[in-house]
Amino acid sequence: MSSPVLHSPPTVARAVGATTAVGKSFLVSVWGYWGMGLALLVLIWLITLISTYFFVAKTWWLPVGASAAAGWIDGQFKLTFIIMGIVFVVAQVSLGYIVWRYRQTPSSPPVQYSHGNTKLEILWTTLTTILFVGLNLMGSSVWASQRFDPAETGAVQVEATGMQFAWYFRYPGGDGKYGATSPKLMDPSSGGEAAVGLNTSDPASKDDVVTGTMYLPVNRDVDLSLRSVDVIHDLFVPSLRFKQDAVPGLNIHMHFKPTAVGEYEIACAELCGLGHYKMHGMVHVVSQEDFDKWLAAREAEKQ
Ligand SMILES: [Cu+2]
Repeated sequence: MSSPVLHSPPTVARAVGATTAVGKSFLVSVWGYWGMGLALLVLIWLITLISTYFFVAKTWWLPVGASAAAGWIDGQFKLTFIIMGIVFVVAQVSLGYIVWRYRQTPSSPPVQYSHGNTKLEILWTTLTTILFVGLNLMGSSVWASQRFDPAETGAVQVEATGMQFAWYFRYPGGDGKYGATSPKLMDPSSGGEAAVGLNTSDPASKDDVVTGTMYLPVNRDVDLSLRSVDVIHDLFVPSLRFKQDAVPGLNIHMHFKPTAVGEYEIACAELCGLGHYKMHGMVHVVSQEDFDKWLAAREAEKQ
């Protein structure tokens, strides 16, 4: 393999004191020598710099975390972005430099095709594998604890049902038991209890409350069951750092704990059809007292 040849730019003497035509050809030769390689270097470095700026300045970032796991999730998020950010910047800056350094010039040697360097490829594939598997293992404990560990005793039970294109929330009422539901009874066009397919002849269904807005008491674990009527939806509450698919035919359990009173947006984070963009809802995290009052009022409405 021959080492790269360094070329010096055309000397000014070639152009000085010449006619306009010579001046023009000088410009053409300068462009030929520096132009395309330099333009690509500037372009690649600019894209790298601008996109990195938006991450560092946190221009579009998650809202302030309002759940018990938020600190941990944000830490993992930050670590991932720092490591990936360093890899990204080093790779792109090197790419820009190499594009310019090995640009074609009028006196470039003929192109040589290379099959790469096996040792280097093994090295960076191994490093990438260690990085990805390592970050996944680090994140898996919080992910698994929210899904596989049971909710705390005394957790508030809520069932969220996604359908094209709305969310419904069900509370089991005083008996602490959800009434039976059936896919055959599901009628999304009717909304409310009928939409989630509640079997009103089941005694346990008598005190079930179905609403279009989620209310949660602050600092209490939430035992959430997630269901879908039609296609895959995804309950995403950025402020609570909560995101989980709702899959037809599955009842997915998760638990999380809101830690700050407030109103938080719910979005569907799974493209679920034409009305996906309007599949929006709200979580109201309130004091235990306000939660009890709200639930009692819904129960009273039902009678
Ligand atoms: Cu959806």
